[in-house]
Amino acid sequence: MTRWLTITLLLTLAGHALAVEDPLPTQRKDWKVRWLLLKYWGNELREKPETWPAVQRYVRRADEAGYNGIVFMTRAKWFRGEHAALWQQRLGELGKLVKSLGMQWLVTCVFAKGGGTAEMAESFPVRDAPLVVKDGVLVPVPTAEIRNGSFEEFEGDIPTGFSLPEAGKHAFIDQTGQAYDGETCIRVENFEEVRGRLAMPVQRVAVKPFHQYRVSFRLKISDDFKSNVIVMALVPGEGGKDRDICYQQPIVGRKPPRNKWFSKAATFNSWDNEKVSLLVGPINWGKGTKGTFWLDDIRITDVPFLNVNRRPELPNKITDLVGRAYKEGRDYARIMDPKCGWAWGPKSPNHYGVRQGHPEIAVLPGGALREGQKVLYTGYHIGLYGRYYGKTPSLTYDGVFKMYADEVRTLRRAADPDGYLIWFDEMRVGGWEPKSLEFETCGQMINAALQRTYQIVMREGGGKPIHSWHDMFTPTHNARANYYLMRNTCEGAGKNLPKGLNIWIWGGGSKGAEHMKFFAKQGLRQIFCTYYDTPRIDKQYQGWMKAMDALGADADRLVDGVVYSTWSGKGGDGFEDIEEFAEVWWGGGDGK
Ligand SMILES: [Ca+2]
Repeated sequence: MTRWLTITLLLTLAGHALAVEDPLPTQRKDWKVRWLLLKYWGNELREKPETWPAVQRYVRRADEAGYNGIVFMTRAKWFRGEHAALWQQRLGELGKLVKSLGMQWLVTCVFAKGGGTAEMAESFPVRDAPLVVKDGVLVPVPTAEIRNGSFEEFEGDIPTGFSLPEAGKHAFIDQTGQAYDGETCIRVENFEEVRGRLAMPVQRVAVKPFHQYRVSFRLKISDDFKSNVIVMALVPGEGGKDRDICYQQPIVGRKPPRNKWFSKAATFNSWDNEKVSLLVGPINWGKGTKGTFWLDDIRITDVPFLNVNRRPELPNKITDLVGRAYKEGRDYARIMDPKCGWAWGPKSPNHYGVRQGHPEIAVLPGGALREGQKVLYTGYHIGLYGRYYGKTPSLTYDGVFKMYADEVRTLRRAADPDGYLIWFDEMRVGGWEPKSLEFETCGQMINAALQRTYQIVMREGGGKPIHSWHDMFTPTHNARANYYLMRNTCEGAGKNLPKGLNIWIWGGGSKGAEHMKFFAKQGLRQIFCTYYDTPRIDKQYQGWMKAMDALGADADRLVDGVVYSTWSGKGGDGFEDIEEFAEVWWGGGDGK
């Protein structure tokens, strides 16, 4: 209570002071670090001839504008395959160019956000999913059902079994011959007027714990429709808050059709829940959301083998109803999903999806399984999230850390960098693998993974300075409860970080000072990573300076400088403001 009073009082005083004087933040120009991050160019560097001179031009422009370092983003997968040699050669040449200009040369490593193979991906357990032998194949027995998913029963504008908060206002029962299935569908008009998720039908559905489910539905969108689709499976989370254990957002509207029905799907693992509240449909994010959509035929199906993941530490078995195991290769064929990682077709590997049917695992002739027999399956499947069905490399699997070690060794040999940035950032899935369960919290698991990775980069990278993004470790950012598809809280991920770790702080906004303070308490050196295609570099600069002022002497002692980082560009290549950024932050080429 006292603490809150003090904070409130301080905030009031701060607000008062601002209102009276609104002092300009202190301007600082003597940055030790003035770097440029070259992001997402690696793939093109080896495949597109025009990229190589472009990257060299960015380096020279940066040098002229007073930058004193280049950070080049790399991915372990670029070191494999037919272009690997060319890629390594160019990376080495780029490093030589950067060093010849007297600049620092850094590379990124350890793409913990989404790298690695399918086998390495964070996975969720499936426990005792019932199957029946049908026509010689193991077929899932349904364990969940959506009631009235075709909306044929209703009262007024509310479909039976669902809640639909906008019913009669923007959401209507439609029987005008539009339906995909039966006579009836839901129509939502003037979607831009509907806030948040209120146009989504919601149903509480009974599920079995640790089963994988696919939710599929039909959608039709108007010519002017603009939004994202989201599927949510809400369950009670930490701190009395609901949390979503689905977190998939199938993209709609980028490609045809319009005014025609199409299907979309998402998957979730029920974890330890027996009930989920399912929400299905477009969501009003703001950002130009508009139009009309129709929704019909929502279904839930059991998909235990979908995107199955096999590795020795993820046990996999089929048993009878009293737990006696059958044998893979004798009683049934190998359990695998041949379409896992091939969602974009046979020419484009390593793209994941959830709509590839369900793998057919055959019962073998001469084995012990008979037609009509019921069995139970226990195993693991890859946890996918987001708009592009992303995966996260396991935070506990030795194979992942071996990959990191190989990667850093190769980088050192090919690029000979002056430092490394560990790409621990926005890791969304984790905590359910057997080794992860040894950690009480996901925060401890992330922390252990970082400590291990730091040691690897230190050892294999030749003792050069090591940097990391800040977000996964910061309590005011991602190190929190109910974080995406992490089993439990990520709090504590930033405890006792390695003393030599340099922290890159991005996404400061009003929280910049809080982020900085967390790391300042550990005495860790910090670098701002900013720009992100802002229309107002000067305003952004002032925001960071205010954060420095708020932190006081610690900021001047610990903040080393700034990195120019583009997100997707303002329609150009993202590097159009290299010079203006330099002008604002240190007075440009002459101010260095
Ligand atoms: Ca219908």
